[in-house]
Amino acid sequence: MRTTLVLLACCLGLAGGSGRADVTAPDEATYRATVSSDGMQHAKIEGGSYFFRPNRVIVKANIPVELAVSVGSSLIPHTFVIQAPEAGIAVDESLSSTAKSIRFTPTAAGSYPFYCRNRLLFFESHRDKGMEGVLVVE
Ligand SMILES: [Cu+2]
Repeated sequence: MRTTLVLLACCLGLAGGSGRADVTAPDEATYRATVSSDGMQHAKIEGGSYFFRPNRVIVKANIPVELAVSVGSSLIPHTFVIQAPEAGIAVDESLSSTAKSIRFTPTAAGSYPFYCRNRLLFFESHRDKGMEGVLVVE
């Protein structure tokens, strides 16, 4: 009887664990910027090997944006790139543990990827390893 109870508890535990939907789902963290008293939309993005968090930043068109982007201290250099000339955004900055202030004013709605363009010789790019996100302009 005691053994049966232990087995039952064990099975219930496993069922609970495998039922978690977030195990395989993509890791998405969204931040919606609001316009602050200085008239700008501020968002803070932190990066590392190999991610950006949040990886989905939502802003409004035609209002200046200031991103404060940093990476954790690491020997691996990282960058922050947004190439969206159609929306008036051209960013290509190297990052450090001190937050870098990146300013632009998006002029067109859309979804624009941001990513680290670094790559270690023959290996996958940091972007392929997950160091990317999306700037959503509404
Ligand atoms: Cu990188």
